[in-house]
Amino acid sequence: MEQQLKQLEQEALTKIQAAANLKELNDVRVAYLGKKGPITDLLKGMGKLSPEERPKMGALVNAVRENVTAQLEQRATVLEEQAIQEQLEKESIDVTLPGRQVRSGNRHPLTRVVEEIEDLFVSMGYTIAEGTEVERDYYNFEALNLPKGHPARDMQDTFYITEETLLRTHTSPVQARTMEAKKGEPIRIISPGKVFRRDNDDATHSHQFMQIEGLVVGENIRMSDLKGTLDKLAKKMFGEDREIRLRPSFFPFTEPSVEMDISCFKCGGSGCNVCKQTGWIEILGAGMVHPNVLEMAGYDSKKVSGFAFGIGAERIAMLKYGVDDIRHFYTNDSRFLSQFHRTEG
Ligand code: 2NL
Repeated sequence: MEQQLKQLEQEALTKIQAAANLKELNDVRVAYLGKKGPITDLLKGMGKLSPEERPKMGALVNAVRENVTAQLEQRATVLEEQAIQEQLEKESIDVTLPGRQVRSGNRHPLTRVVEEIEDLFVSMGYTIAEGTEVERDYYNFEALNLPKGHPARDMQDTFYITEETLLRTHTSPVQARTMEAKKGEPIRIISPGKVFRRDNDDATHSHQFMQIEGLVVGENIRMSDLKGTLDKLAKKMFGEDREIRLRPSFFPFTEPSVEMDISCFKCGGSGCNVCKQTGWIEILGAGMVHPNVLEMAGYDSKKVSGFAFGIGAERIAMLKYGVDDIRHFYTNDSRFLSQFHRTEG
């Protein structure tokens, strides 16, 4: 029996060394150490031995089993290493291959316009003020000299949420709240943001659009300050050779009120399709803050004055980039949006 065992051990060790891969090695393990293998058989047959022989044989069988197991493990380590090596050689990476192009995103054209205007005003010492899209009736209308019953706050033009709350129709409530909070101190802010008006959407109208308002309040703020500021804006957005023109207008929250035109950037003033043969393009509305608006916010309208303006970002973007339909800004068509890769400031 001892003889038989030694022979089995030799056989097993030879086959372990001969195993060419992990699968063959596992086959050897099953063949010699498995439940149906010869070593298990020998252990089963120990019952036939005499009580003196049994412990001796038991120890021998265990020693053989341990040796075979240890050799199996050693060989497995070698074969595993070999398998990894082969895999690595097969899968070698060609680092000289060209990389995959990653398409980078770009700013939305409206964001670009808003950021350009923000940059200009921040450079002139303004702060950017933001507010909520749902506003109180008081700040959207009342505080802006639009008392109840005024035609401009008609239900037709406004999304009401309750009697007292609505989707803001302009960003002026941000300015009204700032004036109230500043308690008579000077102000220089712009407030960009979404505004909402009941409107039937078409190529030039949208019930939601982006507005940028500006407000300056302090001692001796004059119409000439407004004009100089708007001139800077026109030149920054449409070119240094732009001229501006102010025409009388009306807004309930400013007095006097004006509308600003720029000299046509396409024809330079001689008349073309962009300026509808007039040489001028309407850009924004503005004016001197109405004394009632100053007083309601706690300012002494005899001591301080202010100017304000309101710009529609879509209109600026449409003119600047030659967009013929306002709905392009909201439909997320990548054929449209991918045309606005930022190339300059
Ligand atoms: C336009 C015209 C304008 C204002 C907005 C304003 C705000 C305060 C006081 C006075 Cl708190 N005025 N804002 C003034 C004039 C015109 O917007 O056509 N916007 C698209």
